[in-house]
Amino acid sequence: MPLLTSAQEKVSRTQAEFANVLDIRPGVKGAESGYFFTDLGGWHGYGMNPAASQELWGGFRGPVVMVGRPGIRWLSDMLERFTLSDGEGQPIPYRKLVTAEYQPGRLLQTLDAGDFEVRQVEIAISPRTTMTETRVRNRSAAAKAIKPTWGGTVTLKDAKVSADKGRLLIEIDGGKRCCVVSLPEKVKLSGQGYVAEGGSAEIAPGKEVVFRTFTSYCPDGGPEKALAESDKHEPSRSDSALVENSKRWQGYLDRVLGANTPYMKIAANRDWAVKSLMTLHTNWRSAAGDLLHGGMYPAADRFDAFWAWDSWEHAVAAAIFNPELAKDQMRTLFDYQTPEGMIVDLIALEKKDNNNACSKPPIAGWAAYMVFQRTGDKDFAREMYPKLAKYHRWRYEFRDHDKNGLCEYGGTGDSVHYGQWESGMDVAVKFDGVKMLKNAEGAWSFDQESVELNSYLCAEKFYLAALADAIGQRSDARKFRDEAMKLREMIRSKFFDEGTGFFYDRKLGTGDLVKVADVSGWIPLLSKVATPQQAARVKSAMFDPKLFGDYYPFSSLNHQHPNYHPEQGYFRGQTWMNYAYFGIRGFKNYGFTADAERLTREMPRKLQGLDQRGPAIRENYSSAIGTGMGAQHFGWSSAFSILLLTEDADRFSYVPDGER
Ligand SMILES: [Ca+2]
Repeated sequence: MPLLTSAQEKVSRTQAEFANVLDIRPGVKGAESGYFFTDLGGWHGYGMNPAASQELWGGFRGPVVMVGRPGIRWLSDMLERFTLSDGEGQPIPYRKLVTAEYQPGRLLQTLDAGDFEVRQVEIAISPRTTMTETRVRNRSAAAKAIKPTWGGTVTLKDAKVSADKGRLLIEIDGGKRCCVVSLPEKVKLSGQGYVAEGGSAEIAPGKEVVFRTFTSYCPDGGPEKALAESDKHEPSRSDSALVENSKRWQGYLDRVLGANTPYMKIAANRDWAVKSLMTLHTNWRSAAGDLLHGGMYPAADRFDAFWAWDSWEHAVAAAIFNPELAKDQMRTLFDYQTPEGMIVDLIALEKKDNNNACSKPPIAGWAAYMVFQRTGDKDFAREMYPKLAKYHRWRYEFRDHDKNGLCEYGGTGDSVHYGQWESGMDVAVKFDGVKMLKNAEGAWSFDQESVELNSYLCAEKFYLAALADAIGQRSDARKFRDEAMKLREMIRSKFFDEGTGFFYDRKLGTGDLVKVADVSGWIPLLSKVATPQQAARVKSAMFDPKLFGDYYPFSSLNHQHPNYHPEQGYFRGQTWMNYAYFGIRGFKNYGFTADAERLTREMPRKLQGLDQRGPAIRENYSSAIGTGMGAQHFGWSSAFSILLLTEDADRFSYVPDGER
């Protein structure tokens, strides 16, 4: 197949051209409970109702609110339903739902109400407030009177509904969080429901009237805080809000779609890239509660916190289209760096829900380096470098049991789970039977050195050296580079098996290799640790149909292993987008360019639904048949999609040169 199947076609660039690349209605196969759209780091959002539900025409599904852990709550199927009646109060029914579109950055729908056309659009106007604008156009030849009405019922159990100066107030979790809906008319309460009726207004032929409603939600405060947010939206700001929304989203689209790569010339890949962009934005949460900076959740309905390594992966992609969000995504985890230097597994809206039991793989240096390369922001490098260096040093103090310069995964206690979580690979087969060894008070290691962990650390030394150089800390840079060269030699000689041509973990004490061929084996290619000969042999193993190569060669476990299960159990046979990216990036590092390009082009056929309009981007995929599995609307899968499709246009080395 030629690389450029559609080189001549016009490159789509506008919000409207990407309508419904994600289907967020309930009842869609594989996503029965539906999804939603949020923007600007909002903690509430709206979705789309099924087109057949006529009683739900006239508004958007929701709102849905995020409550920290656990997850999300829908307040209603439709809390702000807009209906029309004529001057005499006779209802003017909707005849047809003409369009219903989830576009990048906004929800839109058009309704046919006989003589009137009703157009509705929903956007975020601040990190706490959304706006729904409704335009009613008289398309008859005569002047007509209308009366607008809004109404709805809060269906969330235990929500307390009240009114404040005509606004609807919904308190949840005993008033700990609060939502305020501000309508053009005062609300009249009735149980958990309300109506807000407007007076009669005349519309001249061909003319329209505009109504706006606003919803403000605070996940970290009661009525006073939410009402203060509600007070902030002024009519003058609302007038320009849609224009600002288009401008901002056009910027995101241009930065991603404008990458000069062959992949971006293919329409389906552009849909894939924009789906990824939309997914990451709906996962965006602004600073709130104990989260001191914003960032992106892995998946807003299921992974309701900022996880460390997800965050580094999100940041690398966000640096392309939203650099300030990328920087904040990194800062937010470092706000909770421990005095010893550890970055914890995850942080949440309420810090009592943080998981301090372990850390995560060390790719923060990579992320900071990539953000720096894309932004050239030396202040950011100066801000992050000491924190990153401290985190890097922490690993050698608290996760190298035998002090041989090769680290182990571990945790702050003796539970094996901690080490499994710290690896990010949970129940990966190579960890079967591992033991925890005490290093110090609150510091434990597996009795096993990870090839992948040490490969990341080796690359991180080069990234830290590059950052140190950039801010003039030359002696630090030299030191990190010297360490990296030494570690590289150790990994090459101690973790590679000549017999099978693959990298493996090794046991403490004996140095015996744990010969379970899995995703860790190609991380030395990602981090440019492998020799060219080793890299070629790893690639051969990945393409061997008996091991990884029978479908798409990035399975989390080789297919010969008796515990290989392509559709169940974390890291026992699913394909994950981060490791697929790491493999493809590794191939590029060693000049296996044709393979890297072919595997990128094949990805949306092999991991189902990525480039199709409608389906969500998933957490992982069956390595046997490519079915999407796990969470919907997954952040790092989206981040790596954007990187794969755009990064070949970048002009900097992905692992800095170690030979200087
Ligand atoms: Ca060690």
